[in-house]
Amino acid sequence: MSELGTLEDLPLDYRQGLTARNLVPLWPALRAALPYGIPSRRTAPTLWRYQDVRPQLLEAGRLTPIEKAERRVLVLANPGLGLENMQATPSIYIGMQLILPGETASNHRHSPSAVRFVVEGEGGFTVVEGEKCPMEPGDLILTPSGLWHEHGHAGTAPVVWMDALDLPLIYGLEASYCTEGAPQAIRNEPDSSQTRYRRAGLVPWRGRAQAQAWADYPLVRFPWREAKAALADLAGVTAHGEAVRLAYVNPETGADCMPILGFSVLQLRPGESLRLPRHSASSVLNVVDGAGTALIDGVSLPFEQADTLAVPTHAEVRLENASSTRPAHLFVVDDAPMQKKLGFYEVFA
Ligand code: GTQ
Repeated sequence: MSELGTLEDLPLDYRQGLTARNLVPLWPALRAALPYGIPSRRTAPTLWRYQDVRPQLLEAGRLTPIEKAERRVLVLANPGLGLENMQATPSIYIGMQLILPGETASNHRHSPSAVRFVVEGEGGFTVVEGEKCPMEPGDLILTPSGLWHEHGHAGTAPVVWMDALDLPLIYGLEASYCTEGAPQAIRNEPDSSQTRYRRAGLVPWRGRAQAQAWADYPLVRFPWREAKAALADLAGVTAHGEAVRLAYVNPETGADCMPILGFSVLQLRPGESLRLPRHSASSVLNVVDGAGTALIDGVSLPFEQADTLAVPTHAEVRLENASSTRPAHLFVVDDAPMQKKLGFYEVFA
């Protein structure tokens, strides 16, 4: 490998001539753009403690009425990427949203796709294309690109959830925009997770006749009650050293449930220490329950319930359950679906 020429190797008048013509020489920047072996990453392994986030969010609830916020959200910004860029990782936006009893977050739709993962509180709901989805702690609710969604709260205590959006990507592509709408008419209760898609392997017969055509997003609510029970049963048949982990998929096709971001949930069994497969995707972890330590590229981050962690692309990750008697559960967001579609997703040994 030979040393590449630098900018300073070039005569000043030549460089000025290039600049005046909107031209840039590649070779001084080539190694930064295409480093050998592993991408250069600015994303810092980062922990946001819910203990720190929650009081700030409740203070926002006192300071800013919902009408002045549209969405009352504190964004979890990765310091390595610049706080103003609102990126937890290069592709993943994470916000913590607070809704107080009686409030509504008005109906809209936008080009970025979003999901909600409920952290705290009872009585919240999101209406997605007329389908009213209750929000209980640990529930995953999808609001894919272009679908109408609004939030409400019929309970008595604050409700908090984590928003995960592919906003950094869509914004970076100069393709991010939003449309306001009138409140939706609710067309069915209960939601499809309680009616049409009750069990893995069983889907409505009418959906088969039209296969793909009938809906891109047949299921938009994945209740925690079901995920937790499925993980408990999976744990019983999973060898130690193997991950107890479930992916959230489209029940009609088995594909990732959203096009860009992927979602999964894992259980750390009591006393378990688990190395995640190193892969090319970046990710964000949210602690559903339990406590432990995450070792991310050599950075040790102790986590508790409702904490959030950012994992850079290509990172080494080890997760350790601090309890020898209780399991811990972590919800995972990553950009593997996008990387797979673009043809560069890799899993390393
Ligand atoms: O709840 O629709 O965190 O539109 C950012 C943008 C939440 C939402 C966010 C949004 C929403």
